This record gives sequence, structure tokens and C-alpha cells, in this order.
Amino acid sequence: MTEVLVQALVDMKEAQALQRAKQLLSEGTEPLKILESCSRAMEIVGQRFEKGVYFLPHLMMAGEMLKQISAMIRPLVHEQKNETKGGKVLIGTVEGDIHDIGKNIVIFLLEANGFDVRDIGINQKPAKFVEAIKEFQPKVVGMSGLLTLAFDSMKKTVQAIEEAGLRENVRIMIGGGVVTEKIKDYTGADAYAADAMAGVRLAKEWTDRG
Ligand code: B12
Repeated sequence: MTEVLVQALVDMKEAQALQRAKQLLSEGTEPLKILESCSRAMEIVGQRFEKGVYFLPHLMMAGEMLKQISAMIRPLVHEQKNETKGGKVLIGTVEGDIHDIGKNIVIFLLEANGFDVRDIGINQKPAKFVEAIKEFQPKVVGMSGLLTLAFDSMKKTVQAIEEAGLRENVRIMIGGGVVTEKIKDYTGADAYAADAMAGVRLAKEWTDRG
């Protein structure tokens, strides 16, 4: 069912991809299933980029299509909003990395689950996370990163939080592309989430709504 969407995304057929996503939604396909298909397509686009078959404009186009599909899905997820009040979650993409589509999906799913989310944006230095934690006082901090170099930025950010004496106040989750359990250990975060819903589950657990 979602294969046509995956193929259209992979082939950079924007109009067809958007039309298919719209159709799937109107037929009642679960928004999360559509997002999963998008991730699958992005995996293939990424592989083509690595092989030198696709170039930066293809990544940009893929990003653009994904943003539009996310925008289509967002109001539907908000409609199903769970009114139970969640805690505060601070989230940002770490220094050196500007990927934010996955982060934005995490944000809208957290909000749909009642969390009060503060997004500090992309390419954020450790000091910016520290400053925002002091100000917003979240229980949960999320860091997103898709580049390999983001692993060091995540580690530095965890260290900065520690040095600021705030480590005991927050639970830290990381996510994005190739982040794994091993990377979690490397960075000193508390957990990694393979996808946005796993992040929501962690946030619930850590704010006693598990
Ligand atoms: C679209 C895209 C771009 C767009 C991004 C647009 C945007 N606004 O985000 C643009 C064109 C800007 C871009 C630029 C670059 N990109 Co790029 N990009 C991609 C691509 C194709 C898709 C990324 C994406 O949106 N995926 C879909 C989302 C939904 O998935 P996701 O982010 O993983 O998020 C999900 C989960 O991981 C999770 N999640 C994400 N974050 C978080 C955080 C928390 C707290 C939690 C709980 C969960 C969570 O939830 C999401 C939903 O389930 C990937 C390929 C891939 N396989 O991912 C390459 C990829 C990430 N890019 C890559 C590269 C190399 C680059 C560039 C360096 C290219 C260049 N030569 O300039 C630049 C880097 C710029 C920079 N400094 O950051 C490489 C990274 C390689 C590496 N290991 O370092 C990849 C893997 C492609 C590849 N295979 O080579 N890119």
C-alpha cells in the first residue's frame, strides 16, 4: 500500500509522492505508518547519495518532500491529542548538524501526547542546551543528530550539562539516523530512541506516565 509512496519519494517524484500521501491519509492509513514509509525511503535516498548516484540537491528535494508530508500529518496527529498533561521536554539538534525533520516529528508526537516541548532548533552549541535547561527546567532533554560528527557534539553537550551541575535534574535521550545503544554509551546519555514513538515512550516513563 505504501510502496508507491516509498518509490515516488526515492525517485524524487514530488507531485506523485504528495498525492499518494494525501490519498493514503484519506483512506485511513495510520499517520505513523506513513512516517515509517518516509524513513524507509530516506534510507534508500541516503544510500544512493553515499554511492554517488544522488547529490546534495537530491537530499534537499527529499527533505522538502518530507517536510510537506509531515505538515500534512501534523494536524491529524494533533486531532488525536491526548489531553493528559505531560512534563517539559527540551529538544534540539546538536552543534554542527542542521537535520531537523526527524526532530520535528518527535516534537509533534510529544505535543500530541500532552508534553510541553521547547525546541531550541538546529546546530546548537552545548552552552545553548545548558542555558535553555536553566531557563525552561525540563525533566527530559532530547538531542537529535544525523551526522557522525554529531556524536561528539552530543558527548560534549552531556559533559556541559554535567559541568553546569544539572545532570541530576534531567534524563537525556538521543536519536536520529545512525544513533545506536553504543553511541548512547559513548555520549553518556541515558537512552537512545530508534524512532519518534520510542522517544515519546521514554519521555512518559521519565515523567511518571509510563
Ligand atoms: C534530507 C537529508 C538532508 C537535508 C536535511 C533537511 C532537514 N531540514 O532536515 C539536507 C539537504 C539539508 C541535508 C544536508 C546534509 N546531509 Co543529509 N540527509 C538527508 C536524508 C536523505 C534524510 C534525513 C531525514 O530527514 N530522514 C527522515 C527522518 C524522519 O529520520 P530521522 O531524522 O532519523 O528521525 C527519526 C528517528 O531517528 C527519530 N529521531 C530523530 N531525532 C531524534 C531525537 C530524539 C531525542 C529522539 C527521541 C528521536 C529522534 O525520530 C524520527 C522519526 O522516527 C539522510 C539519509 C538518511 N538515511 O537519513 C541524509 C544524511 C543524514 N545526510 C548526510 C550528509 C553527508 C549530509 C551533508 C553533509 C551533505 C553535504 N555534502 O553537504 C549535509 C550536512 C549538513 C549539516 N551540517 O547538517 C549523510 C550523513 C552521513 C554521516 N554518517 O555523517 C546521510 C546519512 C546520507 C548518507 N547516507 O550519506 N541532508
